[in-house]
Amino acid sequence: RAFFTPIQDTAPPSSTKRHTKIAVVGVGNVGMAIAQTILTQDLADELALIDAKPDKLRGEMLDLQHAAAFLPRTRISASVDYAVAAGSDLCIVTAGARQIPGESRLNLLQRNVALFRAIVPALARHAPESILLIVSNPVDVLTYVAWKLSGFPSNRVVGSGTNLDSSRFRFLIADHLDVNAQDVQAYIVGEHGDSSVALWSSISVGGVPVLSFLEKQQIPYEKETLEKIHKEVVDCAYEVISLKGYTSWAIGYSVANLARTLLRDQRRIHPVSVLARGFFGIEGGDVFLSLPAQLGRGGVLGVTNVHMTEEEAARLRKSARTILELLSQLDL
Ligand code: 6V0
Repeated sequence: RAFFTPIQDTAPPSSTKRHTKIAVVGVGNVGMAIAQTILTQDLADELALIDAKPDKLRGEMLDLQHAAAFLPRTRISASVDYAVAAGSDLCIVTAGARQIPGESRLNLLQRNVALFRAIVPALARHAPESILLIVSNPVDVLTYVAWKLSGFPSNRVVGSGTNLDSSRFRFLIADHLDVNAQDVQAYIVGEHGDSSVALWSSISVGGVPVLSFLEKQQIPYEKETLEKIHKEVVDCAYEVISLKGYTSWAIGYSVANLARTLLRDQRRIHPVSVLARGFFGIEGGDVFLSLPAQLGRGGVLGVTNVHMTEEEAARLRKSARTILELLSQLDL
C-alpha cells in the first residue's frame, strides 16, 4: 500500500517554476559556507557537491542532508565524479590548493591552474549551458583561466572579485557614518586584493553623493580617514585569516547573493570580475577584473558606466597591469 494516494491527471501546469541546480566544487570552509547559505535562502532545487576528498565530501553531504527537516526542500548530492554536476545552471568553483610555507604566490597559482585543468573542462562537459562563478584565489587570474579552459562565452564566466571587498567597504563606511550598510552605495573595483581601487567619487548614502555633499557644505573631511577605510578593507581579510585561519561567512553570503541575482534574473549591479578589456581605457590584452556589472540569467549583461575621476581610472588601469603581468608569467 502506497503511503500516498496519488490523484490522477495532476501534471503540473507548464508555467511551473523551472528546476534550478547549483554545483559547488570544493567543500572546504568557503564552499560549505556558500552551500549552507544557498540552502537556507532556498536558492536551488538541487545542490551538487564535488571535491577530491571522498570522505570529507560524504561527511559534509550527510551533515547537510540531516538538516532537511529545518530547511526548504533541496535535493543534495555529492560525488568526486563531475557527472553529479550534470545540467547545473550555475557552477561555483571554490577548490584551491593551500599555500605551502615559503611557497611563492606564482607557484601556488601554477598549482591552482593545474587543479582548474581537471575541474573546468569537466564542468563545461557536464553542464555546458551553465554560468561559471569562480571564487578560488587569485580570483581574477583564475577567472581568466576558467574562461580559457571552458570555451564558454565571456558573459557566462564571472569571478566573485571585489563583491566581498565592496561589502566590507560598505560595512566600514556605514559604521563610520552610523547608517545601515544596505543604504550605502559604494564600490571597490579592480583586483580582488592589494591593488583594488575604492571609487570614492561615486559613494552615496540614501541617494546623497557623499564627497560632493561634504565639499558643498564645506565640511572638512580627512583624506586620511578615507584612505584608512580603504586600507582596512584590504587588510581585514588578512586579519580574519590570522585570527580564525580562513574567511567563510561573508564570502558565503556574498556568493549566495550573486547566485540569487544570476539565477533569479534580478538584473542587479555587483562589482564582479568580468572580461574588462576596452572598459575605462583598459588595454594590453584580455584581463578579468572587477567592474560594477549588471547580472542576470544570461550571466553578465553589461558594465555600468560608473563615474570615475581620472585618478581612480588610472589606478584601475594600474590594477589591470598587475593582473596582466601575472597572466604573462602563467604556463597555460
Ligand atoms: P579549503 O578549506 O582548503 O578548501 C579547499 C577545498 O578544495 C578542499 O576541500 C579540497 O579538498 C578541495 N580541492 C582541492 N583540489 C581539488 C580538486 N582538484 N577538485 C575538487 N576539489 C579540490 O580552502 P577554503 O575553502 O578556505 O578556500 C577556498 C578558496 O577560496 C581559496 O582559494 C581561497 O583563497 C578562496 N577565497 C576566495 C575569496 C574571494 O573573495 N574570492 C574569499 C575567501 C577565500
